[in-house]
Amino acid sequence: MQKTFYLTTPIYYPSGNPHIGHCYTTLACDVIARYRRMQGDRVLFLTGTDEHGWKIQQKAKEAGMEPQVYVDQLTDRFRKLWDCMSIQYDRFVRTTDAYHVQTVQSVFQKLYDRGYIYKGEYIGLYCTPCESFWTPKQVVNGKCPDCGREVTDAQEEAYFFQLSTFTEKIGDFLKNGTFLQPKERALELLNNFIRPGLEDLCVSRTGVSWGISVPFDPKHTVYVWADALFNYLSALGYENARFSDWETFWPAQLHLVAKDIMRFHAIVWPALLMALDLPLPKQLAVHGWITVEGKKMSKSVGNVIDPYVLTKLYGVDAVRYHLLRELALGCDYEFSSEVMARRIDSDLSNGLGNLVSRTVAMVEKYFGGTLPVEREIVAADSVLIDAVCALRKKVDAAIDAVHLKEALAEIFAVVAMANQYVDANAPWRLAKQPESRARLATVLYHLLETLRIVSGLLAPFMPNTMPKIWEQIGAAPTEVAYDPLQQWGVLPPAISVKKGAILFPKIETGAKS
Ligand code: ME8
Repeated sequence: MQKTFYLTTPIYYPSGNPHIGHCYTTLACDVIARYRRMQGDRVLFLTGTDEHGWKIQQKAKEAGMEPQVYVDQLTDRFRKLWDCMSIQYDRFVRTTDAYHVQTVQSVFQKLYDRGYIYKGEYIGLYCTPCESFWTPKQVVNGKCPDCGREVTDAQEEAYFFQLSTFTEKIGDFLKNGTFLQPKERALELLNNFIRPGLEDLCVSRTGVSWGISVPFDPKHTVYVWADALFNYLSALGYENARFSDWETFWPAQLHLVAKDIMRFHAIVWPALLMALDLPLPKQLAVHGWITVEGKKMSKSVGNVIDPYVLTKLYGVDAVRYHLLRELALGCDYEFSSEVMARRIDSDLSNGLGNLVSRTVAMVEKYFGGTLPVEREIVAADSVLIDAVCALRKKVDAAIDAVHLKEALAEIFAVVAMANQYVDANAPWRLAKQPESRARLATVLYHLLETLRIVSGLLAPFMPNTMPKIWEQIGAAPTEVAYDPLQQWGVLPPAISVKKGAILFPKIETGAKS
């Protein structure tokens, strides 16, 4: 039976242009989705936009537009960026889509009928950029504990979700399972939220008209987070007739988010699912932030880096590589155009690009483009061969753990090893000795095989460039499929190569954006 794999990004607020922070999460999901497809899984990769709430209502007002017109325009920008970044999502959910509205209303009614939603009065504080309610105890020096920005007073009649009744169950879930990655994050949540006891969550607003109306009390709209989280169900067709993938794909294998919205995904989301008696997602992976001068890159802080500027300077695959190579679960990454330029030069131009161009050039120069079939293998070759053959297993494990940075580190360690193999075997010297012809062909064949496996494993990360490598090294699509990526000697012995354009031009311009 084909395995199914459902993975999701957060649905982003279309309240400004997407920046490289949004790109990172979506790229990371894209890599995992592509890798799983390569492994033969049936994948559903979901992304989308979170279009209701106070913040969007205000932004539309400032822009002098109807909210729907405003979000239509902004949502298009997200889709265009994903196309530009070669992101192959399977489904794009918008919370203003009729099927999503239907799911939210139906689920809200169910929660109310089951007694998990009750009417009360909200008195407390609100962080508009995060769309989060806080109690005076939770704010830090009068600021939002998630983003550090000003909070405002809020008081209104509201419906509440009985989150408090789930304190113990959520505590056990976080303590005992393998749900949350990295593990240390669970401790943080246990200390900050579970130990003091969860507070009921306000799930409706009366002062925000731009939202889904509460089915049993239409003067209320559903709080934007209670609306947004259900996108993970509505996009499969849960409680709507638009899709019929619910049985096949739920529970999700992976939700990927950054730490700013961990609490909603690690506490509120499982509690809502528990209240509905639905299976819980398998894994929540939480990554750090891209920062600028120590501050989270964000639209409202105004310190964003435009992905189009970067892709124009460096190319899409180099930007994909850079972001995936620097950011990790658990750590922030201070964006630096110098680090980016250096990384692209050292790993891509000097490392991989150089390995391809010199290998292909030598096959052309010494053998007219087609290797002879004679071989002379020496014992020392096994160091490279063993490392290359062990690579897929390491990358599999890293992808399973959402350690994409480590996956790339493993692959590029092999690229470095192959470049050392060239230097140690000095093909230019072998070429001068007619009796070393078989040895020379062997060294070059080993390099082509290394490139076949490395480029096959890199295809999910850099999907535009790897086919160019396959063309140059003469690899057929079946030879770079998943299975042969751990077999040695797959390219035909008399392989022909074809020199192509430089894959990653060296960066000569100032890398400032
Ligand atoms: O929170 N570094 O939407 P949002 C890394 N609509 N990742 C970043 C980032 C940065 N500087 N800035 C943004 C919302 N992100 C809600 C989500 S889900 C049911 C609802 C990425 O537009 C990261 O994935 O504020 C973060 O979690 C997400 O964008 C927040 O996007």
